[in-house]
Amino acid sequence: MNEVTETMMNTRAALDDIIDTQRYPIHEPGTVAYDKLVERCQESLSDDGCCTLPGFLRPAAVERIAREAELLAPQAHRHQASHNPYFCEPRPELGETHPINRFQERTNGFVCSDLIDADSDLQTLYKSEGMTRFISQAFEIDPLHRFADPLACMPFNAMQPGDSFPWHFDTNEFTVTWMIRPPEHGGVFEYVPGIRDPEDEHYDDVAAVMAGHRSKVRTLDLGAGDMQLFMGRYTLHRVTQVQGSRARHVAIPSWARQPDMVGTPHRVKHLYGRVLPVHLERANMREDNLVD
Ligand SMILES: O=C(O)CCC(=O)C(=O)O
Ligand SMILES: [Fe+2]
Repeated sequence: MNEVTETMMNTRAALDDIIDTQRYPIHEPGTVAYDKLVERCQESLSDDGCCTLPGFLRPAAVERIAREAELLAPQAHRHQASHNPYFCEPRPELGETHPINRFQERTNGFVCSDLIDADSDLQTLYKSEGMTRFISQAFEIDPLHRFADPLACMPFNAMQPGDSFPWHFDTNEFTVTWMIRPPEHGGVFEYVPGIRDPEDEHYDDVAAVMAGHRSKVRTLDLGAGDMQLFMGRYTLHRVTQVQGSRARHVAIPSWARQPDMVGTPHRVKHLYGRVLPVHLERANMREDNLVD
């Protein structure tokens, strides 16, 4: 057996151990089952802006990942911020009911990707070529690359009881999550698909949702091991307040169209609590110029 074949077989065995490959044969491109799965994801993303693959991770893998998350959670960088759905500055001339002027509190903790063990299930999954190929086909974006940002490429989002993530649109075009541990209560993902498009912000519709109109709001109660794909830039979404005694742990693996994507020093410092030389070099900056 040559080295390349051996590596492929090892990766395949490792993926089999992590993913329920019977239901989700992401390692078998070109088969009817694979094509059906991709088609199902594409349809769901196009109709609903969102696609859930329940039980994507095997229960034993979820247990291992959950243990790792539990151990790492104390190292999460906690941050609190008040933001509008667009993460932009307010514009008082638009009036206080305009969504650009509707600020809500977010409290959250992120465990940076570089703290997650290189041999862990999560890293094996994220680094596998099969995963990137599958995500690329599901979102119909080719080529697609893993984030080159060592802190932000696959962080854990650790939301404590009381934390919430208010209504927003992601800056990334799309988002993928792996639910590792749902909370006891609350922490529900709510979304309004297709409310925004590249030509029109539909501010009135966004304002209506923020004012409490629920007719277009859909909810998703994700279970441990579920994978979720959604069109975060055009889907207004939020995570309701986490309640009960335990935290909500979600892994957020990230891909981008650009091969060398890293965050800006200010954003990385704000979300993750530190920056690395790569962030500063890209921005041609020195760390002492960074104000938190
Ligand atoms: O935690 C989640 O389920 C989604 C988080 C989210 O909206 C985001 O990271 O932008
Ligand atoms: Fe989001």
